[in-house]
Amino acid sequence: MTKTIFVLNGPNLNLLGQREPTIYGTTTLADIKERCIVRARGLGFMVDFRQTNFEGELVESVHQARNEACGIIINPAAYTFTSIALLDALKTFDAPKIELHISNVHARESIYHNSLISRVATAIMIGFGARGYELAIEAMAEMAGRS
Ligand code: CA2
Repeated sequence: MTKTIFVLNGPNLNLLGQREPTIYGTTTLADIKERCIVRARGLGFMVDFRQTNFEGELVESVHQARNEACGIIINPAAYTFTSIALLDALKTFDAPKIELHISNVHARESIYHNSLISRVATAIMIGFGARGYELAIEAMAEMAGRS
């Protein structure tokens, strides 16, 4: 079995740490990537960490994960609420998938309440800030180890 966890990030998350620190914190995506890699290594896993501003690229990463990943952690950002293409792609991925959001989307405006992705997620990590990524790696290592 592959020991690679795909960590996929959607639009605008490349700006983490540079804008809206009260909502998203001051940690950059590069910091998060490094922390994921270190935490996964400690648990015997590898991480393929990606960010894109393009919906089709996210879909293609999910397709690639079908052959190369034991699990997906995904922060689809705005595509969470709009992308049936991403929902359909994730349906084809049979291993565990964790939907992740840095902020507590349910405490925000109603446009952030109705995730399309949650219906196919194995589990959801919401509102733990940047730390959520490491927590999701731990949870994924446990789930992938089981399946
Ligand atoms: O809390 C999250 O992780 C979100 O997925 C972030 C998305 C938002 O649409 C979701 O509702 C919740 C937005 C990402 C925007 O990224 C920025 C990063 C830094 C500064 C400004 C925006």
